[in-house]
Amino acid sequence: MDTTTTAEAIVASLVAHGISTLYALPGVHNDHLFDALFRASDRIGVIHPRHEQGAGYMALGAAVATGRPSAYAVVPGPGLLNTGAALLTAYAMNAPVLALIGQIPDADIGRGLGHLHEIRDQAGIIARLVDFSARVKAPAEASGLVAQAVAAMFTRRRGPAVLECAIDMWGRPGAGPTQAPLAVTEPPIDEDAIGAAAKLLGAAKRPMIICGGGAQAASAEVTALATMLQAPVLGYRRGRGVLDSRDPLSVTLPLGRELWGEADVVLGVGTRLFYPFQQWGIDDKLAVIRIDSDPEEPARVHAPAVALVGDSGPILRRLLDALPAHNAKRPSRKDEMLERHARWNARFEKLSIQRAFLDAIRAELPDDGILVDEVTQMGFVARLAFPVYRPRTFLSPGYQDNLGWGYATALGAQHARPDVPVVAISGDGGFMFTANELATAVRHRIPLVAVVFTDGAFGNVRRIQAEHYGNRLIACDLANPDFVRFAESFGAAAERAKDPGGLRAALRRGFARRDGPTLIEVPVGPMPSPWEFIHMPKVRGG
Ligand SMILES: Cc1ncc(C[n+]2csc(CCOP(=O)(O)OP(=O)(O)O)c2C)c(N)n1
Ligand SMILES: [Mg+2]
Repeated sequence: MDTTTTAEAIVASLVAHGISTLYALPGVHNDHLFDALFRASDRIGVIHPRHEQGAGYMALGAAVATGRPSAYAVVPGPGLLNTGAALLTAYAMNAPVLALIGQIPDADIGRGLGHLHEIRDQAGIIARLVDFSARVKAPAEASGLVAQAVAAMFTRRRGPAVLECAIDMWGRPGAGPTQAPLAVTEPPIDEDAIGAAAKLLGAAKRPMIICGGGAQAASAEVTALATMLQAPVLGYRRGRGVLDSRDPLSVTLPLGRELWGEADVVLGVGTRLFYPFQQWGIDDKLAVIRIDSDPEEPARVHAPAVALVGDSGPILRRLLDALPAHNAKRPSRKDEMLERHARWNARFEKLSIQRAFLDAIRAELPDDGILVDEVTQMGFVARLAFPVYRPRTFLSPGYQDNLGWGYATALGAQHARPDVPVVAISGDGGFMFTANELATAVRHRIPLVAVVFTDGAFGNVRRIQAEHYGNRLIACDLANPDFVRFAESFGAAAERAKDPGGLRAALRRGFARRDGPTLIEVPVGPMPSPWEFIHMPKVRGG
């Protein structure tokens, strides 16, 4: 008789998929799971946060910092909903996060009896949030469902997956052997499309490359292609770091818009091209080539000249093989690009308050250190102007732009990448969304450094009310704790930095401390608006 329980099978399957940590918060609905984790503690660790959103965000941070699958587990109903914003953000970021969600007793699902943590149509709610979800209906299905869920996370449009398991299913025996990971099959590369793309790019007078999150695993290929074409590369937010910011061909958002207006052929790699299509305009003088893992994405807004569907790395390698036969000789654009960078840098002088602090961070953060962005004055400018040197070292919350994601997500990134320093930048508004997880950082000795810029306000909202609503300020002032004493009361190291020089020194101390967290409070005043560099008028299509 097979005594392997559903819980044991799921834990063994996580391990088989290389998942060595479960970010999880317990309750009666997953007691069996936690017991199985206890017995497998030589193979898989548990990090327990202080609120379920912390579990979701930590799994998200681990996934985006590594590109590998990560997982979290919570109770149903309120536990699931408490992770809702993290799951939504994981979807928007195409992040491979597996959520294990509890359920009421199997036989009573859908009967509306009002069991502990019951929520109407939990499966229906989940199905709206992710592309792959399923419930474990028998122990023998458990291991296979984990394999299917993880494969789905890396198939077509990447993203999170959810498995539900009823309170009385976890402990049932008869789960059988562990299912090996499924091979993820990529669609065959369309050779005609490769040829068409190589011809278009090879003949282009003003080619340009735009990268999104789907290019993070193809940094070497994008770099080679950019050099071969002398094509500038725009990465904004999720595409930052694909091409090293120190390469003159690496361009910021406003310079990217300028170049979009001049381009004759644009290659979009793993990006929705949201800003170009929605704000900068498109016309038929520009040929757009798309590389995307989601077959529905390339034609969603504008019919592409060529669409290549699949993983960007292998497709770009084929393109690099095919291009030399068609590629026109182009002079180096280095001098031109340096001159254009200098012009935009001069305009960015307006943002010198934010930039001085960001320069201090860049000076102390090693090349492979990770910066986790937030929805703050400092974050907006970091997206525009913080130099990023390596892929997966600038984490930004995608189109959810979900205030408060930062601290807990950065904890997950730091936990999954203990080999590099991670710094989270937050405002006083966003930091307090997950400030409770300072306890998790202390309990699990996670050496994250958090920089909290305190202006006593939801500063971004405040400035909009001041500038556009006749200074009628409402719901934007904040009563803050003393952040240094607050962090110290958890047992974290903490200090206050008054200026960029002080921040540098504090960061040096924080990055050197590898056995626990650091908080650095930086009091600031109102900041200049970055929005003229982000929401810019049309440059094409009349
Ligand atoms: C989940 C969520 N709620 C609300 C907002 C709207 N919002 C954007 S910025 C902001 C204020 C941020 O304040 P703070 O974190 O202190 O940063 P600051 O602007 O002061 O630098 C708010 C409320 C959001 N982006 N996401
Ligand atoms: Mg603030």
